[in-house]
Amino acid sequence: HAADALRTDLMTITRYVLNEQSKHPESRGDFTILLSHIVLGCKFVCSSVNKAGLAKLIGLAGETNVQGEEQKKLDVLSNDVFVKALVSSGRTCILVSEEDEEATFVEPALRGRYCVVFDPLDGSSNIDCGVSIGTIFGVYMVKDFTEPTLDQALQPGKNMVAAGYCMYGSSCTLVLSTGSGVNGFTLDPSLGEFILTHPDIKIPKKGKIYSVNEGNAKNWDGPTAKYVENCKFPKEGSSPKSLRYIGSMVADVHRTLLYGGIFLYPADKKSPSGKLRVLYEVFPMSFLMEQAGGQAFTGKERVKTCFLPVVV
Ligand code: AHM
Ligand code: MG
Repeated sequence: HAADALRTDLMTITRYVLNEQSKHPESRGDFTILLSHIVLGCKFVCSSVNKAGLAKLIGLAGETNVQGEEQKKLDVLSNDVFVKALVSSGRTCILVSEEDEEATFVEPALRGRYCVVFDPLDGSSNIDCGVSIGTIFGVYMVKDFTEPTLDQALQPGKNMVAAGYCMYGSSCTLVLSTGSGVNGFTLDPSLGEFILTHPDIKIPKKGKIYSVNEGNAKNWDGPTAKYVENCKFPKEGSSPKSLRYIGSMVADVHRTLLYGGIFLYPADKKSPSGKLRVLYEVFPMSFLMEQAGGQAFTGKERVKTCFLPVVV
């Protein structure tokens, strides 16, 4: 049985990516190495998030520790771990993180051909009440990485070669796509390994859930307000949709992938281009959604084809 095979013939994330790699004889294993460093970052954040409540109590994190030393906040700590892991992989040339004002250009001796854009700990305002949070990442391939420049990182989402997220929830789940479908891996804490638990995720064709911060409704434009109104008061004969909103993008997107429906953070009068960050939040999630058979729109066009303004 398939379920039995999954239980005894453990498909770790490394084994999975190595299998994929063997289908491309020209591949040099660089992505496998890069991914193992991303996985290390995710395991570190998972373990820190699990300890967050306790650590606060005994003074391991938060403002000061028992020695009275200033301690790093979880999102800053997570960022440091990801940056160091990615740089030391020797496979990256540019890193763009939500936590850092400026992009990181990897020193020449450690440069590789990938550019990684990421949000190391998204939804961090949810940490203190134990709600699921996550890491989001997207990967671009840079042709000439000898002289990396910022515009090599500011590419449209359709140029990404891989994307994923890791959700720190009731279990720790890493969802990954390298452009041929989407797979979900769950961390087995006793093994310290991510095991394939959700092979070939496809979003259900129809969904009964809509997910949006309705507290912003006053500032929405007409079509957005009308759409949400229709979720609640559908035309004669159809049932209203259920509302689910966690306020943590990774968890809201994860539920949407598995149960179907729609997640939206529309632009409004207050934030005319929406709240979510295009490069390391919206592009990776759109990549995954499309790979799972879903769609991602800005409201006007396909997300992945939008261009980013070059802001330095
Ligand atoms: P953050 O990057 O500051 O954590 O904010 C991003 C988060 C997303 O995870 C989530 O979808 C959104 O903010 C929720 O925003 P709001 O509280 O306005 O509904
Ligand atoms: Mg974020």
